Amino acid sequence: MNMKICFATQNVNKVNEIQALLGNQFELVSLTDLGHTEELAETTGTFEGNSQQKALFVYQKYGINCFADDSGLEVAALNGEPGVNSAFYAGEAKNYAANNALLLKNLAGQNNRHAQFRTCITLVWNGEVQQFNGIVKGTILTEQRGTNGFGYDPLFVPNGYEKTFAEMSKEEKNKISHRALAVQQLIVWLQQQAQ
Ligand code: ITT
Repeated sequence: MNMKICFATQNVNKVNEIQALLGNQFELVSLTDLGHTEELAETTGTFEGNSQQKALFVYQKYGINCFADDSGLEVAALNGEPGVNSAFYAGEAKNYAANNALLLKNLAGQNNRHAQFRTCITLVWNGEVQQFNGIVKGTILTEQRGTNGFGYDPLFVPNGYEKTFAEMSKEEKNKISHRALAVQQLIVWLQQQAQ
């Protein structure tokens, strides 16, 4: 029989993407499937804390094994900002153009362009907490390049590549991204439980 597990996100694309990777031993259940429509609180100030806060909330409220993620961009010369504030760096949530403009402004004249994208996934499995981290290191350009992807992708060139994330196809980015690296670890862990 399929094992049901909730992915605590409102983002249907993320659910579909991970369901395809997991295969049919697991049946992913979304927040919508559980009848949950409110935004989950993310108030801890860290990726680890926020993903755990979301996963534990759903586990405790609905009694279903659950995982949640939190991601963002950490820029060395800005002491790790925008970090957990990545989605609403310039104010309004997910205004990608404004966020990119503010990032460029805050890095103007800065030679240190090192940055990393990071994802933390927290899984609550039968009440026990497991965490999986994915990191991709790179540099921030001085102007945007490319139109694929979302968020800070047009400004981020991963180490060892010439293209920005926004110049890569979805398939290329999904092989090396922070989210992909964390998801791969989650999948290995879950598939071990199913054996
Ligand atoms: P949720 O509904 O799942 O929370 P989200 O868009 O807020 O979706 P994340 O929490 O994964 O997604 O990421 C927070 C922000 O970090 C996101 O809005 C972007 O600004 C940035 N970010 C995360 N992953 C990124 C990526 O792969 N490429 C570009 N920007 C990214």
